[in-house]
Amino acid sequence: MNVTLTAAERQQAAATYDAIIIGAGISGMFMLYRLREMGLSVRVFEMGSNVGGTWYWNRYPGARFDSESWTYGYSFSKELLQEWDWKEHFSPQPDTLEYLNYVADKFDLRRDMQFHATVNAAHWDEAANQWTVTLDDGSQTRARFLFTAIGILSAHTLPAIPGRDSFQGPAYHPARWPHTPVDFTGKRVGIIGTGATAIQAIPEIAKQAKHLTVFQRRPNWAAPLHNAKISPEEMASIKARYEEIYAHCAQTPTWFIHQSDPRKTLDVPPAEREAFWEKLYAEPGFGIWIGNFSDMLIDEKANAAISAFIADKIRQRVKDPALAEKLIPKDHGFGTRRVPLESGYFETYNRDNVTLIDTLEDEPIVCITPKGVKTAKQEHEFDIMVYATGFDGVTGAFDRIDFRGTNGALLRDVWRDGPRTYLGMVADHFPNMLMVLGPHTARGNIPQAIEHSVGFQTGLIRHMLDHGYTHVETRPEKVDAWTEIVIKAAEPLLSSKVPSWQTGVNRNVEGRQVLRVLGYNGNGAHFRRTTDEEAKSGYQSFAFR
Ligand code: NA7
Repeated sequence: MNVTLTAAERQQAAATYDAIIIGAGISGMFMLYRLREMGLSVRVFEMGSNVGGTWYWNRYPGARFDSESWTYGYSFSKELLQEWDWKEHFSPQPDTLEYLNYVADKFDLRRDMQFHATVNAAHWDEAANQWTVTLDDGSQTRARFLFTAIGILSAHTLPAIPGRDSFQGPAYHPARWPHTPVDFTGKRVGIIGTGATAIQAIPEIAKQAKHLTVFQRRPNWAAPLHNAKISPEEMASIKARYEEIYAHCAQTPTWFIHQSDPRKTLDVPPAEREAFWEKLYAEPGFGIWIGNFSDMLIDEKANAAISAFIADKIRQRVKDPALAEKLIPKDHGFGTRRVPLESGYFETYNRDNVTLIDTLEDEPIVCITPKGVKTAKQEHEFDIMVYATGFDGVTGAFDRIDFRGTNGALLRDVWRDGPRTYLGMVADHFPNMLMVLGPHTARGNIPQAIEHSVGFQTGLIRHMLDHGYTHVETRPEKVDAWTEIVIKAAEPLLSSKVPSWQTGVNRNVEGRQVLRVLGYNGNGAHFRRTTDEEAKSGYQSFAFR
């Protein structure tokens, strides 16, 4: 007996595959590659017109990795690692998209992909032991296995501000940016939001625009990216060390090259502490966030100390002291929301053509008008608006699809009080459905997390093929236990108490005001061991038939 469909079965229903993958981003592309390698027939549905996911959609000026490029691509193919030259330490979006297209070409991935294909529903058919996937054009496709590769930041959200659609000029969300560059030359531009996206976009837009007005609700902490070009010699040296680099990442808590310093902040003499922070602040990448003292993200006093250090940096970089104070977060400590890495963000506020509006204290937004933004004090007129207002993180992309499992169970309902999964990969009541980068999985270095997740899940499918199983479910007690582990792991973290997309808060979405635990915040190396042991045990936490 084989889990793949017989030729006769396939003939009976032309649009039936062994597996359907939703999404052709980094997850979907790699899952397709692996499943195809195992001989399965696969169909990928992708909403966009090409591959790339996040890097297909987010084409706004300034969009780039803030993780080291040479740790943030695929590592599964030695050949690919040797063929691809990263041009910058933190790859700009166009280069990253080019890379993903190169991967799609190299492995001939597009022949199993259907673009402009938005999945509206995925329903489990118990009798047929299959999933039926319905696209927005009403067409249906069936498969034994369903893989979600829908990303954690793909459900973008517009600001819930009255009159939003009345603005007469062009208005863009960074995640739906036009495919041809937007020319801001000579334009009056308004941007709402100061998250990671806006912090990348603002310096670039300010360079072009006649005037840029930034509407800030809550400031975010940010630290310098220190991007640089990669010379051919440097790239050759990176290529020679790839094995070592990825072996190192696999052992760190977040699968990045950075790992925290075991010392506790206040145990270190002040001068030494300052020198360490100065060094981290001057270095490229996330070191200042995840390579800092071990208690920085769990101890309030330690966190207050690093926050004071970063606040002083902002004061040094912004000429107007009152403006600097506006840019310093007071409602959360450094690192308790995802830390954007910036290139000249704070200096941008020293420009004559940039104005910051504090919408919490000084000028609350009343509404958007045909001409621009009306605040409690005045109407600001714009030629172009940018809504850098973020995403309904992690579960948002799941909520947008009508996922129905056994007895019609709706995923949205099953997860009403927060997601419940085993390893972030399977949910109770949803047989034969596997989530790449689902809620409650380990994340950190996302492409590394994806490769790990795809590896585990294709191992599970291989186990089914070898044993002739066609049906897999998790055990409910395993879901309870994993959910408990995830919630416990989040408890000590200061970030768990701070509203952000990472804690599932989005004030533009009804019902998303309450903090939830959306990711596994334990140690990545521990997660890797847990999944390896699960595989070695013959996937004993799963029920097969
Ligand atoms: P974020 O980090 O969620 O930022 C969204 C920003 O938009 C944030 O400053 C919000 O302010 C602001 N916002 C959202 N809605 C409104 C309304 N209605 N009025 C005013 N301001 C608003 O999203 P990003 O896209 O920047 O980054 C997402 C992730 O992408 C990032 O962490 C990286 O991992 C990559 P608030 O803080 O809610 O007051």
